[in-house]
Amino acid sequence: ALQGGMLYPRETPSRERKELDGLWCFRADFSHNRRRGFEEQWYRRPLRESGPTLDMPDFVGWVWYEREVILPERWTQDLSTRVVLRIGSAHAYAIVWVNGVDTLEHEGGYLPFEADISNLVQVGPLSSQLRITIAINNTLTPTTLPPGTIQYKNDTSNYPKGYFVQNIYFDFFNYAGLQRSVLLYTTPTAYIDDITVTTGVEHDSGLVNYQISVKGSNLFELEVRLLDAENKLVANGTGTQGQLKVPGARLWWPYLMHKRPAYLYSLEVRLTAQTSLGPVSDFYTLPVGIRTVNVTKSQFLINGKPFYFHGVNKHEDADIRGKGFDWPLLVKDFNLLRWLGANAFRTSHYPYAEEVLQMCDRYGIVVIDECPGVGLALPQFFNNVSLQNHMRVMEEVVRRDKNHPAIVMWSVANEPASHLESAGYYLKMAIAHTKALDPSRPVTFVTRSNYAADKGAPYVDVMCVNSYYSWYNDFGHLELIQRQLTTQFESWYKTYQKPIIQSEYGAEAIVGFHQDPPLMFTEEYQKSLLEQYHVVLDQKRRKYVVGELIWNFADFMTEQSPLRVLGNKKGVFTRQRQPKSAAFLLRERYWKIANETR
Ligand code: BDP
Repeated sequence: ALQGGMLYPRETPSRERKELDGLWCFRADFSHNRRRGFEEQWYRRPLRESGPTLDMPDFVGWVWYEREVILPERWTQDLSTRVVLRIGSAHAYAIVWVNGVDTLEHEGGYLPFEADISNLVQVGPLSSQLRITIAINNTLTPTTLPPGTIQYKNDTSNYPKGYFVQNIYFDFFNYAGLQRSVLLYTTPTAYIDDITVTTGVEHDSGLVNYQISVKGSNLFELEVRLLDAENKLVANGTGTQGQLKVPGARLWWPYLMHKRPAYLYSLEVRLTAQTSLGPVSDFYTLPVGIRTVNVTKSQFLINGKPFYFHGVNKHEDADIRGKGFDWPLLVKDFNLLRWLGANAFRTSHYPYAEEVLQMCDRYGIVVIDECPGVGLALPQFFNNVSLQNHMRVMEEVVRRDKNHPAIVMWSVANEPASHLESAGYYLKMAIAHTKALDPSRPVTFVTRSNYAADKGAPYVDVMCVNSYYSWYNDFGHLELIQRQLTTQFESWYKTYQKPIIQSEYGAEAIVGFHQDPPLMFTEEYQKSLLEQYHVVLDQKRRKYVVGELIWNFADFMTEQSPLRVLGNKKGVFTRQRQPKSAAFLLRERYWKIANETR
């Protein structure tokens, strides 16, 4: 199991935070074996850059990042300060040196990792200068998540020079490197290491269960105060665990389901601890939404009321930025979600930046949080080493994201080869592990197998089914959709008796392409295809279909292939976030559904 918590680094009266955004030195290791950086120990002295204009979309191997930073003296001289280095996401394998000292390694992108570097920075005068070196390798192997394979092309008659490629089995560009902020933050040496909050409702009272772990001292006191949105104290407690009762609690409701959605309380935790250097205090404030999530045979309930997911699948993707976190992009996307009347999205196909989830908490956008379990396409990917790694990744996902009220379900995988016997066992274990980590939320994986063949379906709480009628088969035959989709829903429901979400459906449209009667790749075809799906969704949504998530919110970049024209064009918005015709159709539909269910 993982050591310690992964609280989001917030500034508080006892904690400081320093973002290391801005330009890093960058050097790709183009040497034949990609190991020159290690042989020459590039972490020992300042890096020589490989130049700012390097374009290397197909590069596989190690790249090196470096950043120098000056620390405030109080961080390096005050021994009761603990200094932590935190990397928001490094895809896919990272090694970190601080002043040339090997400090930290981590496997897997999209999730944060950190190290206490106090010992390295509190070494006497002049210790304020810090050089952080991060080597990152983007190689995906059969045991990484997502998995991949490396293929060597050295048959000299066809490939005189010989080369190798990274094969991936998912449909988005494998952007690598540092994708989120690297930052430094401080805590006292005795500190609040983790907080776990679950909530409930009893009559008209809200219940907030908390569990707090403290590190750096065995002699401490904890005070817990719950404040409402006006900063009024509504409940308080002490100790490492307890239950707070909030009479007349305002609940956290999804966007459009209530006139005041997304109500947030703040849980203020105050630690006073004895340490060998004397008493210290630490403070941390966690936003808390009081809500319940339950699943019945045919319904998804939030606060006891049937909830219908009308939303999107997204990607972290944009021009120039790739998967790099970007505030203006985030704000734009949220404006568009609200314009659409979307009340939910799935973090297809990896955990998104924490700032995204914080926005969801604040605006009431419901989230299905998916781990990077995508492209589990080959039998060789379902082995014990992969499974152990997958479980560790779920531990990291739950540890990071467990306190977000917006998250109502975990997804352990997207479209695994779930017809395989070995996949059945694998998914069973991954789901059981996730449920053990967090018994408060349902768990699913997203399938595109046939209902009769799916070996993982028995273990999910909610069926998430993808289908692409009239797109990947029966090209152009929009008239078949109603029949095929009806059969899909009825056979899944009859077999498993679980609520179903249409977790993907859609068609590509190249913006500005028009044709009547509609042909594939035109805006009219995309729109007509959605309309056909909607007829059936409307018949079933009052029964056991509990959601529809369009594929995709926006166009996004993929690998090159004859199936993709500058990326995947199934967005209802372009990659630049401009609407296609389908966006107006969805907008009308989502607002209509919202008004009916309000
Ligand atoms: C589904 C995948 C998604 C793809 C989509 C597509 O889950 O990642 O982008 O199909 O082909 O199979 O557009």
